[in-house]
Amino acid sequence: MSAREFNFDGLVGPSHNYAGLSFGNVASFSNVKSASNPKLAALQGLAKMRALAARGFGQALLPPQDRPNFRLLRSIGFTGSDAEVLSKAAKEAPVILACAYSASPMWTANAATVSPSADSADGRAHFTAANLNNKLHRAFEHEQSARALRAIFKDDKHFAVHAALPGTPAFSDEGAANHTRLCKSHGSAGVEMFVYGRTEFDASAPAPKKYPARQTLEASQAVARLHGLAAERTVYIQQNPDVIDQGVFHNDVIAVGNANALFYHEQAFADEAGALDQLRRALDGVGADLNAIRVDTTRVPVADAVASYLFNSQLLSKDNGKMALVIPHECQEVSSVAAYLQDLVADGSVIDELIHFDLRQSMRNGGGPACLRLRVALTDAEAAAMHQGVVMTEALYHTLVAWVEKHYRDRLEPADLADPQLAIEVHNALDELSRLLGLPGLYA
Ligand code: SUG
Repeated sequence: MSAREFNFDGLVGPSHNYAGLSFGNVASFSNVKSASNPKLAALQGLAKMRALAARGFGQALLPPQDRPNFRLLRSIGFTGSDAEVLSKAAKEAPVILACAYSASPMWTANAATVSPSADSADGRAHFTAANLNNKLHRAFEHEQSARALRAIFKDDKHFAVHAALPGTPAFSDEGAANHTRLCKSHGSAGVEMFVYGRTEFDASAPAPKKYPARQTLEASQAVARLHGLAAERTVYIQQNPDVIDQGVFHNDVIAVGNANALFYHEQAFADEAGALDQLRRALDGVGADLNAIRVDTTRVPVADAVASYLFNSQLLSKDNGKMALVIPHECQEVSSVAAYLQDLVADGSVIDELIHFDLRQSMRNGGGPACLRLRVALTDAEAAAMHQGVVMTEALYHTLVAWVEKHYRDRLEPADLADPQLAIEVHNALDELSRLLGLPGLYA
């Protein structure tokens, strides 16, 4: 069946800020408490969506989430009016207030894991919202992510949206950031590759020592079960614990795949040869040959991959049978990576084009092009059945730019989170957005 991949980018919310909340994510930690520019962040994200849509790639968006999370603040004992809750939280627990205000749902690669209908036992596209339970500021996202996904993929003849796995360490799940689908074509059965950082119930399995592993094998297996994936087309691969300890907090910071191509760093996996062997065997079953594009440490050290986000790129299939690599500007600024990319496109590989974007506002929190998008491969019938108000068009782009210009601040400092006016501004902005996207009740 013919199918097409849509990238659902996260629309950056009006409270985008730098709070240093993600231990193990080097950029988040390094930029803690600096001033952010939510307006610029949203415009940078929209520019990427617009450019890729204009090129003919399937492009849609997921809306930002309601902030601050008053439910979280009230559940831990802050009482009174909204303004009182904010002022007490700012005084007694500023870091928790920052968690309640985080715009982290913008990184939609962590919103859910998605299996297209070609892979599932019941022939529906399956989504499981990610519990993100490793970080307080992200652990509540799944409620609104599931709600948004259900509003967009409402028709249960075509779609199944599962609630997040139990929010406990054994089932730590970070969604599509640790999941890659390899295939011959988007519409035919593919191989789903789950990359995990640790195993809850095997104390002898290697695990990182310094930074947390944010995905467990048990979580990946549960998602595969929920989606009804075939065992012979499902592969579990352990991430190299040493690279997690060097700041690779998700697999999509060190590897990206598309169709039959896997672009990865030689240190990405705990057992590189074993991983490739498993993938080759599974892909053989769907009539595809793995195109493994390996980047050696001698060309690009892990630290440079993390600094540039070379692998947090989008690998997009083009009509000419080749692929474009969507990269952040930082890739041009790290010399080993810039030199590597020049050779990559010149040497006749399947990647024949680089598309650059300025995503600095997101990058400063450790979110590159791939973090900002959730891939959903849809058949024509499924694409027609989803809610159309979130599909990026030139008209929607202009509507959203005007909306951002009207509602967003261009500077947000940590102290501003205590300002009760900010909560009102965010509320008004989102209220209007739900109407613009044709999703009434999204924030109810
Ligand atoms: O979960 N940063 C996000 C970045 C997510 C990137 N996603 C993927 N690799 N797919 C995180 O670490 C920082 C928020 C702050 O510090 O204010 C943050 O949540």
